[in-house]
Amino acid sequence: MMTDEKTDDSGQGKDPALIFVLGDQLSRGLSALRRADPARDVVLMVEVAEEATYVRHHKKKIAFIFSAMRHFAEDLRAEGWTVDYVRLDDPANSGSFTGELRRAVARHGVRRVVLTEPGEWRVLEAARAWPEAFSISLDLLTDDRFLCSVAEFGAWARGRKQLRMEYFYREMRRKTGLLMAGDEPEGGQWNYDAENRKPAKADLFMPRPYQPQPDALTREVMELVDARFAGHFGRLEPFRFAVTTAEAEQVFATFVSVALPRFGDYQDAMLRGEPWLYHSVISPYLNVGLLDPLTVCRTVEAEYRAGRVPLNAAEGFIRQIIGWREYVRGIYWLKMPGYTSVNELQARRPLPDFYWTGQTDMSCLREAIGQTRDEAYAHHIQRLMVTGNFAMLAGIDPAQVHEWYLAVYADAFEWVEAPNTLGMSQFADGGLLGSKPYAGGGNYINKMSDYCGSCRYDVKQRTGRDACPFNALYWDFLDRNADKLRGNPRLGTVYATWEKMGETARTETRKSAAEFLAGLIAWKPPEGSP
Ligand code: FAD
Ligand code: DLZ
Ligand code: SF4
Repeated sequence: MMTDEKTDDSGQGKDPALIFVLGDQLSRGLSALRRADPARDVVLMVEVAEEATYVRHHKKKIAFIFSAMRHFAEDLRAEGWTVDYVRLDDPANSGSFTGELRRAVARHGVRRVVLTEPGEWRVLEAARAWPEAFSISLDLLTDDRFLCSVAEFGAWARGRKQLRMEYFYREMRRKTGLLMAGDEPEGGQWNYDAENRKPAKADLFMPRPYQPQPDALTREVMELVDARFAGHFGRLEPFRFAVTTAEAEQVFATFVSVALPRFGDYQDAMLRGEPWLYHSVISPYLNVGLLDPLTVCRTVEAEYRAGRVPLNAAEGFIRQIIGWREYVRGIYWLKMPGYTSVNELQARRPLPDFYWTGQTDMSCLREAIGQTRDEAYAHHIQRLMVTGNFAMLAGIDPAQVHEWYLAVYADAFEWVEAPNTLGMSQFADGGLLGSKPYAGGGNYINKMSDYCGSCRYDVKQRTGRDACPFNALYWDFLDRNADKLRGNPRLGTVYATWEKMGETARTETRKSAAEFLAGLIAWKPPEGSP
């Protein structure tokens, strides 16, 4: 169904078309726009309730996407395009992509629709039904904002026993030539991750991301979101997201000059009251198309070559984008449909209510969730080793964990969120993404953060009412899942330690974990939510 774009075909001589541009396709170089003729075709953009509520997205995320869409439409109009933009509050708005396309096909009397492949399976499935439902032809084009097409990833994966990111990443380095010295990796190593594990200290020199002020258009959208999605998670104010390419470029430029040099060193660090640390905070812009992944990587490489950024920082950053980002997308399309219902460890516990309220005595979770509520952002280690780790250790149903991550982060689209959540963080795919679960006790969090100092629990204790819950849960998780995990060669030492603890300590640990888990309050979806 997905067609590779024919580069020699600009659609010339064809009937007028509707160019359907989705909310995460806000790139001037989008394949569907490259194929179109502004003098003949009409760009269709639609704000629809279904996209905002199929999971109840964070208020800030909805405002970010609607505002970026409206700014993008304005820019296209200024360039001479005809843009048919349907606002959420248009009384005739049907509320879904399918409903709005039906109305637009009738309105414009077109027989042809052009669409760059959507980022989510759910939307692709809907699009597959459009030609028959509306008697139109649908040109479905490759999304070449990604460096590796779905077909190319499929070819790389075919016949491999293990789909390790590291090997895929090397292919992407060779393909792009990024940080290459001829056929060899720059500096002689492909990966400098081992140098990227330093804890950080809050000081006066902590970099701050560039944060634009909302303009009148954004304010209008915020009012709309406040009125229509009042019951959704998250704070709308202060709104600090860039909503145009120019603003996103400024966010990235500020990151490059103030934070990138130490990005590598402090990639895994966590500090109270410091949501951004040395991270770029550009994922929302990459994912909706305001920034181009290859361009940002080339900029980072140039900084390294100019001697302004160490190799571990440049390599670490580039690996996240041409490695992890491309790799998880490949996995998503390789394994869908079906990937979003994996549950290898048969975890069934409902999501605790504090994931939505932020009210918990565990300082690390309170911090990560509070920041998520305020900013629709948490950095990778908070997502992986705090909220993700806890959910996996506590045996939370991965479908509920997946829904939470998809709803609460401004950068969350299923193609990137699902493999990170279900694969990397929950081990729910049985080890496709990681060779062992990313499980850790309180020690890891204590080493990488300043959270434990302000916690009512004692990170050094394993059992009892005052013990850090991560500790007993960690061992209980390994014990509970021993039939699936004991044979994993990377877990041999931890299982040996568990055995050595002796029966009394093991029983105490299981009891502590059970008592803690019994006290968790299950989250109940608000009435009327889908
Ligand atoms: P930086 O640390 O500055 O990294 C630079 C860029 O690298 C990011 O902007 C992002 O585009 C890319 N990147 C880094 N790690 C990953 C990764 N593991 N997968 C894909 N791209 C990566 N990222 C999303 O973009 N959307 C999601 O919905 C999402 N969900 C996640 C869920 C879980 C459970 C986990 C563990 C990770 C998730 N990630 C997701 C990956 C990562 O946490 C975010 O990309 C990152 O925190 C974004 O912040 P940043 O821009 O400051 O990143
Ligand atoms: C996330 C989102 C939201 C909240 N709203 C819209 C919208 O109203 N219109 C739109 O075109 N896109 C929206 N999006 C992004 C889509 O969910 C995204 O394009 C699809 O999931 C495909 O990845
Ligand atoms: Fe989190 Fe445990 Fe540290 Fe408290 S003591 S902050 S629960 S790791």
